[in-house]
Amino acid sequence: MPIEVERKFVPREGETERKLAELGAVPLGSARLQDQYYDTEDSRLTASDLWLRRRDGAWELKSPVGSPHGAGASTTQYRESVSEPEIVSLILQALGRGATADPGPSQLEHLLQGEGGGPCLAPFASIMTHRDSYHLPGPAGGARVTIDRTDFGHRVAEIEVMVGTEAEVPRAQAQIQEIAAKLGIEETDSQIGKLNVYLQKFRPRHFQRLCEAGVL
Ligand code: V4E
Repeated sequence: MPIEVERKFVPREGETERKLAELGAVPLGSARLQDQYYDTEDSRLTASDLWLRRRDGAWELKSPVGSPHGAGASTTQYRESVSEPEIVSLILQALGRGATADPGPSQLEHLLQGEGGGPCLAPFASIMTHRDSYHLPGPAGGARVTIDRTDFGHRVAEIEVMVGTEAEVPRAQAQIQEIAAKLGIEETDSQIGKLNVYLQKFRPRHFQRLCEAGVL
């Protein structure tokens, strides 16, 4: 399971792209992403800092790495699972349920429907994003920078480095801070994520629950 280390910041119209070009970033093109986030009715996954989504039809789960971190940290790190059996086993663990003998692909559909006596998982947020992506060459495969604009008007950019193990996280954090300095990003340019803003705007009770749980 790869670990995504990232720092979010406020993009400056035109200027961020100009600085990226100066640093030798390679444009990777634009894409439209459709994300649907899922949870139990009482928010048990997100309250455990687990983020289950269907992105353009494919399931993904982000789970925290290392000690818990809140929105105040300048970089965050999450494991990204795309294998359905792995996703099922992490969800069962978070729901305090025993592992199934064979957590195959159809098991995720069963979980969503609450089969086997567990709670149902239903969508609580739907976000459409326009994304411009860049590759910044550098050590250990370089970094990816994305500039996002959502269908509800939130703009956020990210510097992201993927690593294979927890031991590599500090190196990735240092690499991100170096890139941020070269892009002229200050601490005050930190930005909150799309889902944080979505919850604040459209699901205030869910947002408050996560603030109280120390997740956001
Ligand atoms: C809310 C949240 C997560 C779900 C959304 O992840 P995010 O990286 O914002 O989405 P996106 O579309 O950029 O994903 P990508 O395309 O890079 O895979 S994952 C973790 N959280 C909680 C969280 C937090 N605790 N602190 C901060 C600064 N952001 C998010």
